[in-house]
Amino acid sequence: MLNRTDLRGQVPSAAELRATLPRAEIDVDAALHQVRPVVEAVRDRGVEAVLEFTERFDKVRPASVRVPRERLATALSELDPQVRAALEESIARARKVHADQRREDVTTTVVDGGTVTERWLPIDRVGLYAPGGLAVYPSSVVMNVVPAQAAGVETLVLCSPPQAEFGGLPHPTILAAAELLGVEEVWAVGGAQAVALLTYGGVDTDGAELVPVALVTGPGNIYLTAAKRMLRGLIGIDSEAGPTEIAILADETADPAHVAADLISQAEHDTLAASVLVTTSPELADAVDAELQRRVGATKHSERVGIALRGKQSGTVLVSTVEDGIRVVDAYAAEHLEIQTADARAVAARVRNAGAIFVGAYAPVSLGDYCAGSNHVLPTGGFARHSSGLSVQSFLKGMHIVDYSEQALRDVASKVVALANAEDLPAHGEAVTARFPS
Ligand code: HSO
Ligand code: ZN
Repeated sequence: MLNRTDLRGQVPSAAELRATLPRAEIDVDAALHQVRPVVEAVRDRGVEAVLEFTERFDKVRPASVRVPRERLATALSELDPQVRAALEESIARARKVHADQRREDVTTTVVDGGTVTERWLPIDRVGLYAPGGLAVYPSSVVMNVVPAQAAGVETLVLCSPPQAEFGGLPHPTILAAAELLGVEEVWAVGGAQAVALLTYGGVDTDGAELVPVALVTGPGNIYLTAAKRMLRGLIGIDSEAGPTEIAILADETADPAHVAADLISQAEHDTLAASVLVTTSPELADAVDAELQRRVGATKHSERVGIALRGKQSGTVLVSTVEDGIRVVDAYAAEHLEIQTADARAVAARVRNAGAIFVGAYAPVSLGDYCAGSNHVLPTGGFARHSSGLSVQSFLKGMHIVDYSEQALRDVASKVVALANAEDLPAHGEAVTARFPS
């Protein structure tokens, strides 16, 4: 069922591997020309333009874009109690993990009388995006809000597209999750319009104001990603999110039923989602294929899953050894990597590139999607080679504080002058010597 690549007996270089391995081609730049007029209209005409695009793209025109506070409380009171309990568990576990990520300020005494402190400050206003679309993700509200709150961000503005079937409000579970988390400011706006409104601000039909934010995080479709790419600089963004990916490194000890179920779980997100099995065992690969045949037809979103699994971004890669498998998954740099091998912990310890690693038989990716305590906003498209998932750190910025005494500056003055002269910037040196006339 999955396309097969046979790398047994040959170990290509990381660069060659990256060219060979299955991966979706997402051309964000191609979406830029569609997104640009939307962003410019919202910049120039604010909420009026937002409402026009909302009508066109979301097929609904809300009375106001800002969601009234009482709607959040109502959504929570109407939430299925089991879903509420599950969200509370998810929030509690994520808060526990993210509370431990908080960085301490560090002061280094460089010389007697000369210190440099690195001080970490929360970004003051942050916009968080929760997609609508094929699925509704209250869990992503949790994953964005929890680290921002743990970082001490003062104001969180949540945007999520309005839904025609809910009278122009975002999906009620999104509103309920916001209420559970204590997020008060929610705006019913999606896609590129949302990023533009968060960047430039705007005044709602009833006079409520969206004050521009400094950072926008959260996953979305290609138009949202294109808008983030376009506005980056005016705002900070998290890593650009592409379709979700699962890679599984497995040997003959893995259970094919588990492997197949996990591959299907992430294929359920999107026809472009990637499910990649890297294995030393052709027998396991065959057994997983057989399991997939059986399970795909039976799963609720079988059409979407089937397209994703057959797509060029998904497949099985056969390798000779687990060692080679590690090289393959390192080159691929998956958003999610499961290790289902003998001594999975030791294998996981040697992997260098992955958004998150799920170790052994009892850590499926869906645990991390909802209830592990880890964050599920993770780098896709190979970005795990250079980027991290969302964490408290994503919502902090570091500031250096330089504090030198007269003597400490005097002691290093000649060095500053020498470097300034070497760069032909003598006024830099004079700024130091001016303090020490002889
Ligand atoms: N696997 C997705 C997150 C998610 N799954 C949300 C279910 N809901 C990207 O990490
Ligand atoms: Zn998922």
